[in-house]
Amino acid sequence: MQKTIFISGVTAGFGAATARRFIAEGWRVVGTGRRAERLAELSGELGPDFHAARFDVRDEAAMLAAIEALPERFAALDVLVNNAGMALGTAPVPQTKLEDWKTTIETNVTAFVTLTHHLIPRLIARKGHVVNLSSIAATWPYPGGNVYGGTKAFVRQFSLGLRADLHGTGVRVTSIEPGLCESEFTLVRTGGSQEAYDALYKGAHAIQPEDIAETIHWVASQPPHVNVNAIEIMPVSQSWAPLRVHRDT
Ligand code: 8X3
Repeated sequence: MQKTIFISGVTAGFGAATARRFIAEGWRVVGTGRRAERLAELSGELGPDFHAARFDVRDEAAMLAAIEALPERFAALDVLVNNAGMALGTAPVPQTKLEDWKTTIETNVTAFVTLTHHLIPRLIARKGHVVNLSSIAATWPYPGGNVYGGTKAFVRQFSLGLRADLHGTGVRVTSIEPGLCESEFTLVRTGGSQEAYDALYKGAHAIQPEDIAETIHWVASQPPHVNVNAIEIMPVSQSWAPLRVHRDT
């Protein structure tokens, strides 16, 4: 039986790579995004098993309308990938912009739980799987991570709590926690600076979106009795810095 996966934030990075991966595996894919042109391009590329649902995840009314409008063959969901998320800037406190913090929380926390809340009955009905994109920043703090890291810790902890609440339903929940990955995420974080993007990735052999798509496919392909709770993934080139001691403060 052909299965259906719902992926938020499908117009770039992990989302686009995951859509391609699952289409190649014969799944039906619902992909959400704000950018009509990118969605149209993906529709052309991925064909009739791809359904584009255009909305901003922060707009609950548009989200609900798009869910209600799902064509019948895309309406029963086996997997939800909560991929839509972002970081704005890497400035440390107190140079951070409060507006950036609020936008990050609205996207990574409020929109994330809103979409999950609206789709969870469909996943329960199919003994489905919720795959949430967290980050290494959930566990490993670094300067400038501040609210972004906090939101990703929320994603991780909410994933575990969701599992506890869904006990006995057969629904699986996984938190995927990537480190340095090369994707448009970084262009958003750097305010569109190609120079900063190039400097970050130069010689770093960062994880690629296809690596994360492979991981998502792997967790979703486990037998129904196996739940992968969390996976933390870094490029080999990335590891932890020493703890710092500031003298005479
Ligand atoms: C972002 C991970 O390592 O680029 O989620 O800060 S890292």
